[in-house]
Amino acid sequence: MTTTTRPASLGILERFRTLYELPVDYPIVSLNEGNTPLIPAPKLAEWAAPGLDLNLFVKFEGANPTGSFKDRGMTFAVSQAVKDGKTHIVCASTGNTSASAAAYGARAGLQTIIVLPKGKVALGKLSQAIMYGAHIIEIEGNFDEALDIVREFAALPQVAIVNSINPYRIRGQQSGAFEICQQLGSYLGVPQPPDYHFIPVGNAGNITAYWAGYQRFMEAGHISTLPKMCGYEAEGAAAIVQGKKFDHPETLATAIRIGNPASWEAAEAARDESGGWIDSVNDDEIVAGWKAAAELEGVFAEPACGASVGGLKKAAAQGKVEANSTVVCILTGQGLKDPDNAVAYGKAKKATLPADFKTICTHLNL
Ligand code: AN7
Repeated sequence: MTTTTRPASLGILERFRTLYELPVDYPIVSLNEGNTPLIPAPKLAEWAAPGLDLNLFVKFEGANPTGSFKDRGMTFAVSQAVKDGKTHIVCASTGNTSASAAAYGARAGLQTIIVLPKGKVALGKLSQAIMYGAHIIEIEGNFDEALDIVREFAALPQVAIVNSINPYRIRGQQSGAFEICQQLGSYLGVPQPPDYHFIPVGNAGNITAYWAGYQRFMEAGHISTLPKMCGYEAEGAAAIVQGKKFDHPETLATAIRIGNPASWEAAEAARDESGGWIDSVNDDEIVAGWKAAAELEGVFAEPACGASVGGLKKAAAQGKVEANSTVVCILTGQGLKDPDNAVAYGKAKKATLPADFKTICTHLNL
């Protein structure tokens, strides 16, 4: 391990420079992304899979510099754009990719252009893109239509597309799998993958990247088994599950409101090669998983993350998860990304009362 890694404070390209086979003069654009916490979640395990005694961990990707896993891929895609002499980067986004692209674009001194589905991007994500100084184009259309437009920028040689159709994005996101194996090693003695890897699926880049990452880590000799990849789409945007494009995808988890995933086939390969599955969860199941992580473990993620936790609960109830297994749920983004939904769905214990101690105590049954 020591030959392939560097101190944890560096970004993923420095830390995994040997695995990525980077030349010494590679121009790295980094915000010290990665090294996110892998947090034991025993109460969430009991909530999701009562009686199965799972060894559950959540990988909190909200701890990345722009608050989502996208930074792992963006450091690589933007570094490569600089290496290739590009002056502009462009992406379509449900919000997190655009926040990340805008940040790394700013850091690299590139012009960032982002194309968004109007009215369907969570407030925190939009505020980030505004603050980082990106050109923001809102279209009357959904993410899939925005991505179709972005693909046309391939005709302009000065512009790099930084959606996950850019292979450097997927390569960078493999680092999440490297970290999980190392971090499980610190809990369990030797580096190893989980038995089951639960993950939200939108454009299907991340499930593709994690599967490639686990395989890469095994090829490098650091682990000897591979996990089952268990992906969860939102029911209203479940193209892979239902085997058809969704022209009008809908879910409250706007991050995964995607009807025609770009990495569709690669995600199916990850599912099949790993012996896992891709299923869907409805918005109620998403909200339940999202709130449970916050209320039971103190981990505030964004709504889409409820797909991996809610997915685990659904799979366990279906008898698909073996007792005593080690399980990782990826929590792909930070809760503050979507304050509107947090306030709407999390307000059960909120009260407005007179400024009077006794009244407050009565309300609290104290
Ligand atoms: C929090 O930002 O597609 O299956 O444009 O933001 O790799 O697409 C975001 C996706 C899961 C799904 N969780 O990952 C975008 C975008 C969160 C996300 C996903 C996204 P993919």
